Amino acid sequence: MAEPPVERLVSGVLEADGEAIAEALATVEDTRGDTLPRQRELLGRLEAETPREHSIVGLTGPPGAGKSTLAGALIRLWLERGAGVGMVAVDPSSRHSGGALLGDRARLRFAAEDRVFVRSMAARDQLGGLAPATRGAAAVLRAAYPWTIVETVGVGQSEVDVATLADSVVLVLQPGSGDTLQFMKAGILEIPDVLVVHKWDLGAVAERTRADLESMLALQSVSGKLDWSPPVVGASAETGHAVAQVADAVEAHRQHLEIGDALGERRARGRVAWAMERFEQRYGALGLERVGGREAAERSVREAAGTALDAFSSLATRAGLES
Ligand SMILES: Nc1nc2c(ncn2[C@@H]2O[C@H](COP(=O)(O)OP(=O)(O)OP(=O)(O)O)[C@@H](O)[C@H]2O)c(=O)[nH]1
Ligand SMILES: [Mg+2]
Repeated sequence: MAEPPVERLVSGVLEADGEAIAEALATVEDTRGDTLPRQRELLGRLEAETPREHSIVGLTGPPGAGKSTLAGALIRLWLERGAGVGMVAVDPSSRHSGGALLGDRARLRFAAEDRVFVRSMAARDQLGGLAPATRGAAAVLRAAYPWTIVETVGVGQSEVDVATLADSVVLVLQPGSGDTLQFMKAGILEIPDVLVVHKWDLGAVAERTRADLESMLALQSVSGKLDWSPPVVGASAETGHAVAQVADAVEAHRQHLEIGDALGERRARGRVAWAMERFEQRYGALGLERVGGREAAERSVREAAGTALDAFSSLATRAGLES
């Protein structure tokens, strides 16, 4: 079947047309080399037309904390508030075919007329992190909807990665699991913009977890956060308790990013991370060596014009690796 012209995909995605979104996702998810020109064209046109206020929210945290359930509740809330929502659920590949996805399908079920599009994909490895196609998929969905949620699992790398993709990061914690201490040790508590002690319906154990978390946050330095102190919300997607507060906190953080050019800086860092990730996935350490090392590569990516894929392409050309 002939591919629809990029022009038509772009207008379809901007109107949040399901078929156009599906086709655009298939285009950006194909990370082999020969489709790069089409991807670059699509992404370039989409980014040029994406309303600046459209935002990506990272929803991350340990397995089973209730991220998908909370995502479902947030999506319903934003739909009620009149905003369409896109979602990318990144699952560790080890569990991709198992019950987790089936469960997600139930948690993330919506009426056909709802303005929502959910995409599931397998992560690179079972430690979490993003899938190679996550950033492209999120960019497509952001063009279509005011909110795009990206769910990643793990304690560690996925939080770090999702922070370079999202405008706001929500860390979802499981009460009484001891994860908080682990996050603290790993320096992960510096990443989230909003913290959720989830399953608030569990009662005392949840309240204890919130108290622990708050005292740890008081201890840690808030450097790099400007004047934003991440709120801690006790919420339960199952009872609906404080889901609106989670959404409000995300919206407040999004507003906060308008101070100075925090938003622009954050997105610029994300663009560099995306181009570098693509380059390293494709050309590895040898590729980096050919462009004079990581720092030189990052500099060149920052200076290159266009989207992350344009920057990737120009870096590859510089390395004499492809055009
Ligand atoms: N008590 C309680 N349980 C919840 C709540 N939200 C979700 N759960 C349960 O927690 C379990 C995990 O929920 P998920 O939403 O799949 O959690 P997740 O973090 O997306 O899990 P993974 O993607 O597998 O890491 C399920 O059994 C849910 O029913 C809540 O608010 N309260
Ligand atoms: Mg999940």
